[in-house]
Amino acid sequence: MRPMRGSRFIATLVCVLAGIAAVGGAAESPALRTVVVNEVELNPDGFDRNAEWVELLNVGTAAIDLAGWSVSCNYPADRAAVISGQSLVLRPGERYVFHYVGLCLRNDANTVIRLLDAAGARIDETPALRDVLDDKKTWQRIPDGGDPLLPLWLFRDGTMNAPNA
Ligand SMILES: [Ca+2]
Ligand SMILES: [Ca+2]
Repeated sequence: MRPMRGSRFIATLVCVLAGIAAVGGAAESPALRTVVVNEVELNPDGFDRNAEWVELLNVGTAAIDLAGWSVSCNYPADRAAVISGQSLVLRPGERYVFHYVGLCLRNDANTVIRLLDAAGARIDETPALRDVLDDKKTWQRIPDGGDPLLPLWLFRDGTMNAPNA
């Protein structure tokens, strides 16, 4: 391969970086951010059955009705759990903790939690998460609600239904 000249190299680099930004920003575009998966407890202290949960947060500027929305449930196979069959309005800044029924989340795999609207469109998605510690630590967006330009998830002491810190 012939070495690239300076300007061509820069043009290629710009294209590559733009592509990375587009891929990385697909679920994080500030204009699209409405409700996010803000915190995930894959492996709660003690038995996991009926004790796994996800915290959702409305980071947008409008109230959102979660009726018919669903979140990933990958144990024993990939499927989705409906959050609410009835109207469940989340106002801007409000959070809602969804408790899974039964066992729904794998602890030792790369578990991705997707939030889907009533039409099945992807609203948000976490990175691949893993939690083999049987304790009260959870995966959380830091800062609370996440920074759309610098998505950061940390494994910290759980803050269910309260701001991540
Ligand atoms: Ca556990
Ligand atoms: Ca929290």
